[in-house]
Amino acid sequence: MANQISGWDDTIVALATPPGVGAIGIIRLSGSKAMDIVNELFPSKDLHKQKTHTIHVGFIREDDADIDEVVVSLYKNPTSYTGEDVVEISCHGSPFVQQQVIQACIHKGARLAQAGEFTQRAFLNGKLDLTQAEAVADLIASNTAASQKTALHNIRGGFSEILKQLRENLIQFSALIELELDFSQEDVEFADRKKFYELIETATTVTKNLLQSFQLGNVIKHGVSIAIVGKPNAGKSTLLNTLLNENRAIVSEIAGTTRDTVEETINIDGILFRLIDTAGIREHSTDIIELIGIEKSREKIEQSDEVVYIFDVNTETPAELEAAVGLIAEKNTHYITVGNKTDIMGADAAARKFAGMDALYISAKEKDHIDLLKQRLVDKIVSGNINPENTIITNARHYEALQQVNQSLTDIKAGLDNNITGDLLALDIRRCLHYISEITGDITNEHVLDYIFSKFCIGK
Ligand SMILES: Nc1nc2c(ncn2[C@@H]2O[C@H](COP(=O)(O)OP(=O)(O)OP(=O)(O)O)[C@@H](O)[C@H]2O)c(=O)[nH]1
Ligand SMILES: [Mg+2]
Repeated sequence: MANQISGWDDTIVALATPPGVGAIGIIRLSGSKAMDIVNELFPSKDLHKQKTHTIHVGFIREDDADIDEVVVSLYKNPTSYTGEDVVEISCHGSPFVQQQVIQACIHKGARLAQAGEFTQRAFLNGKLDLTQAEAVADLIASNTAASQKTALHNIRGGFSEILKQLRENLIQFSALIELELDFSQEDVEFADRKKFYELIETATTVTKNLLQSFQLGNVIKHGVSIAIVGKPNAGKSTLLNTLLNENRAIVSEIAGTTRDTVEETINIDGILFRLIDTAGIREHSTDIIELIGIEKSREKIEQSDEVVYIFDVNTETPAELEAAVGLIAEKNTHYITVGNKTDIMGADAAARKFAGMDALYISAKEKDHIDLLKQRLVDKIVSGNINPENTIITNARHYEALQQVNQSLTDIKAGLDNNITGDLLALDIRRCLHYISEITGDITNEHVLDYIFSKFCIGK
């Protein structure tokens, strides 16, 4: 199946490892001439006589001069990443040596690969569908355990499998409906409407679950923003420092210390949290700079995924707390209330003072109950564990197409309810299939492909 796409008889080459000095650097070639090109540069053995999936030690030599001692790995088509002949040259990790090896390959007829071109060929040769190819990019970009798990699940075809099942069911039914249309005079029904209705219900449930998972998918891919807000001196900056385990924000006993917002990320249980320390919320301030800071913190309350309202249990009154929580709830329904400085009055006394309020009591300075707060944050975001067996949508392109799938399923259901004719039903089914195929890349246009693969790195 390799090399069937026109204009694809060229062989591409690129450095597959990051540029710079390292222990080794891997240069990858893919295309019909990959074996020929490397063979010409590798006098030690005739690579054409070697089996696929074997490795060979020897020198890369051009114009009677040795460039490097390398290990050559052979992957003959079709059992390679791209589906074409692939050769990987592991050479020593000097950028100078690597460039010489790449140049030598170009002299023998290879062309420098563009970003994502290896994966694009894998997709066009049917080695991966589009969701799997996109998951490859996600895995490379993953920076937490959760994003790694979801990407791996999708590379293995977790999402594709669900879509394939949906597609097959719809195709089967659409075939029956179209058959009915051929016999329209005879008023027969090949397609069992009740069974079809069940099928559409199942498809709707599957689609809705996928759509719902996108919120979590976003969190996994981009992290969660948490605004830490509260009155001046409540301990916002201290909490940020304690969570980060370093002195990032300035802490002082002077109210109004933090003027601008400070942002830092931490990884809790495989999820990336972007903590935002804000200026204290004070209703009456005369200092204009502080006023602007406060305005910013109001903005942050609205924009962040989660708000931590922190208050000093010793100085805040229950009435003040209630008023502050009310203010925040107006702007963002996702918030946690945290009573700070329990080292002074004691956690039990604080709980009694604010009885009936749903708050967590900590001491940011003494690092008391910080783990509880972290746990609460993770639980609120994930609500249950991230299960690598579940398919989680992390890609906006998939989300948009799934919304269309969902809409067409709703239309099909409405059509069945209203007993619409087979030809109209067939039209809705085809529309639904179209959007599913758009996700997997069975139907796609060049611009979408170029866009997706341009976000890859060179050599992948
Ligand atoms: N005893 C005690 N003091 C604390 C605790 N957390 C913070 N403080 C003290 O409270 C004062 C204010 O802390 P900050 O972290 O600067 O408070 P902030 O909310 O960032 O204040 P602004 O930036 O001015 O709005 C400092 O003197 C801290 O050492 C705590 O858990 N216990
Ligand atoms: Mg501060």
